[in-house]
Amino acid sequence: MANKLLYPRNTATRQVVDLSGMWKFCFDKASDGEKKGYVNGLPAAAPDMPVPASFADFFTDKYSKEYTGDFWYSTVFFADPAWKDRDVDIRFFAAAHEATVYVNGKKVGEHCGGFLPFTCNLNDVLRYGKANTVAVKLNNELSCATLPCGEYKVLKDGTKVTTPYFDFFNYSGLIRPVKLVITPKISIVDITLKHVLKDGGAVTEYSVETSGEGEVWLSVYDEDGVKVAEASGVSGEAEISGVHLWQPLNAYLYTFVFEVYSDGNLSDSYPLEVGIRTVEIKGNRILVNGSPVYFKGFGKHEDAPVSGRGFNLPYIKRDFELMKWIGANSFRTSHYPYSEEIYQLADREGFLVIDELPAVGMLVSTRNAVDAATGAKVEPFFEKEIVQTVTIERHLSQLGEMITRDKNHACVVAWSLLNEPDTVGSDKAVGYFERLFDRCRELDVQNRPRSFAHIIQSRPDRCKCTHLCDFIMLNRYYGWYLKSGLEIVDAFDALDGELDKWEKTGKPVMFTEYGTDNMQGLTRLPSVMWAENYQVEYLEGYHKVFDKHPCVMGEQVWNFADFQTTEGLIRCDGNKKGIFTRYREPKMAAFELKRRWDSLPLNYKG
Ligand code: GCB
Repeated sequence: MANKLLYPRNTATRQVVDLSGMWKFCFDKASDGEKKGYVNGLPAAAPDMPVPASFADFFTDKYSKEYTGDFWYSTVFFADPAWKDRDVDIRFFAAAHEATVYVNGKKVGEHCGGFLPFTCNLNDVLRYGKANTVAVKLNNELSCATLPCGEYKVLKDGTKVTTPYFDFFNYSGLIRPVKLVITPKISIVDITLKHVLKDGGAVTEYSVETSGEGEVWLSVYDEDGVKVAEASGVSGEAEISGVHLWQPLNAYLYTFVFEVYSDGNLSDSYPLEVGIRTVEIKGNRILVNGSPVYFKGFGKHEDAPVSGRGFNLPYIKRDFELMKWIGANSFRTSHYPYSEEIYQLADREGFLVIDELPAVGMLVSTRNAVDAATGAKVEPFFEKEIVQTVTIERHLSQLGEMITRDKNHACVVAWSLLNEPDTVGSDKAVGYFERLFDRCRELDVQNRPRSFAHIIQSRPDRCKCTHLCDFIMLNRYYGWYLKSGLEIVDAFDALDGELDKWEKTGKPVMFTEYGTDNMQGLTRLPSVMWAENYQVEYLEGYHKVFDKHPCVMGEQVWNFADFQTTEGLIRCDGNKKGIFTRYREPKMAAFELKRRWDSLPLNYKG
């Protein structure tokens, strides 16, 4: 049965049962959990583990924290006999990175990719009126065929050690909620919307996929609950005159209520909050509702103390408050699609989101940007056969899942299909990228701009794939990984020189990463690397260069907050490029950014 990605909601016709809480958990170092009967549930003595959360930071020993391999979760739920005539699905909001799901000992589904939801239908395996067991086998090993990419080595005692090709901790587990979704047999499975503005009004073209034959009705309500439009049919148009548009930091959300009737009776009803806006590119500008916008904000991570990459609503709320305080209007979901609730809040707050796939580490180097910046030899990633056969298929299917999940969010204004891939080392990157960019265009009826984040080697004269991008995303660290310290003056010059070349492409250029590591509380006169005031000087220098170049239409600092990484020589308890600490307190640079961003209008350079 099809993967049902529509966000689960309780309505008059549907029910959602949250399975969050303590589950049973265990590692499966020998990969023989099936033989041990784990498919029927873990032993009562197995340790408890919170869901949702990543498991790593609960442990006090290194081997558990860093565990790589197979591991299991299980819990028990009750199936209401009233669900017998309905469809019952279990929805994993994210299971990192590979999952096989068993209910009452029977395999009901599997999924690859740790940052997008999937559902398994349970109709044939449930015991109604009784306890039911769900057991999930997960695996968090990395390879060139996983998104994100990496590898692992095996120590003499058999311990597997993860070596990510990316710069964030390989947090894994049931990192987002798990819910049962109970829907009528004839229900709404998918909704697709596209908005066209005309004469002060808007026409929303819609199409609805249902799980059976039925009559579809759409009613549109404004924020006061007044009905402003209606339509019928599985596809059609809803016209709103005098439309209240969704604008950056000034959101307005209509409620689109879709209903399916079968033999004249209401079978299903699903409400969707919808911001009406358009996105397009004209010359070197990105336009929202026909007007140019200047992006101010961050590359972020889903990362917090103790819960790791686990879904954490209090941190989500705090992050939005901090972004509003500092004058930001946008962020990139670096380096994976985030929790759905983040996009819902971004819709409500009017944030512009660049939605990114977990295609990070597609450059074979354990130190990623650092090796590349120093010119160290890197093996061409796209030459590998597995990449051209397995990775590409997974990449395309995760692209499909991300677009299906996120396509109706007003906040999502662009797609980032990869972060810092090797677009220089091999011509084979081109065919791979073409398939991705073409598929994205086919799937997104809103035709949002597509791009990938360019690593320093991917310069205008060398990058083989830039021509596919609708706008250009640059990650640059002149003044940190190269030309740092006293050389910073040359760093700004180098940045300036590079931008002269990008300017000639005629496309909008957005900085999706720039920043320096620093220790909170360390200030030095004169400044030194790692001091908070060095970060401020670096940002000021970059901003002067940005202001000089008309093509630069966005600045997203790396990173919003300090975040955890694999331990190593260049990381002191994680990456410290945060403008806020990991506990979300401001560093010195936060005040400098606030000063600048509060003074830049939305249509800066418009
Ligand atoms: C990058 C990566 C990002 C790293 C960052 C850094 O280019 O895209 O994931 O965290 O550099 O701080 O080195």
